[in-house]
Amino acid sequence: MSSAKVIPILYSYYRSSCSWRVRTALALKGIDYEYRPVNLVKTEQYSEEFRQLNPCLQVPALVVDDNQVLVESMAIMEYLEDRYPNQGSRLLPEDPILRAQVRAVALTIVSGIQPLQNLGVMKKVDEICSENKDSANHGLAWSKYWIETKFKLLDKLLAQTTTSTSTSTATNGAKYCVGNQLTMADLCLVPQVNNARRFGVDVEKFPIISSINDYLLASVDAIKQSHPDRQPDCPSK
Ligand SMILES: N[C@@H](CCC(=O)N[C@@H](CS)C(=O)NCC(=O)O)C(=O)O
Repeated sequence: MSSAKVIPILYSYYRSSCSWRVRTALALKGIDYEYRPVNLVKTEQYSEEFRQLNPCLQVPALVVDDNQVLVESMAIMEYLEDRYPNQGSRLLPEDPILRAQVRAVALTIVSGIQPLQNLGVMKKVDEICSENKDSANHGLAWSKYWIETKFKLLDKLLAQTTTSTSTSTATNGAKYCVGNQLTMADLCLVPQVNNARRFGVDVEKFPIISSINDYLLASVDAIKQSHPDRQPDCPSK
């Protein structure tokens, strides 16, 4: 029987700031790992092999015990903190207020700043502006394009994280984004689907997203009560 130690595999690109976050977290925790480069400039993130690994087509991705693939740098850092709480440095403070502040600063960067200067995003700005020189609707075309592009990938990611309740290939009948429980992910999904519709995206093209959204809107009271149409500042009220 082989006693070789299995170490995590990090799919990374040297210049990727998102991968760097995870490389630092691994170093702080003192975790050995195998480095597998994905050359983003040579578009290796779109290869069939990588597509299977991360349906979102981005680095970093970390493969851990039992070949579980973890994606999204924040999720990976939180995993490392949860899995190795007492190894190396702590990545989150104990105090709940301080934890929230750490996550607020991190998310401001991770979701508010970095996505706007991503490679694929910059290419699309060049394309939309050169194709529609006279259009007054660059912003609308831009938002619709990105929601559709990312929903296609999110639907694939959800195929891995949801629990299917259907044998149909058109929908997996999922009720929640992850497993059998309402989580923060569902609380993020429903408002994003609402935005998608406002930008003219045909959400039915994304069967798992639609399935979850329909279920949650129909059955979770907290989501119904907090719907935009039921708020005191909604103009149609
Ligand atoms: N929110 C993701 C973003 C990942 C991301 O944007 N990765 C970039 C490198 S830093 C990437 O793979 N870009 C490839 C592309 O745009 O095609 C995370 O934090 O992990």
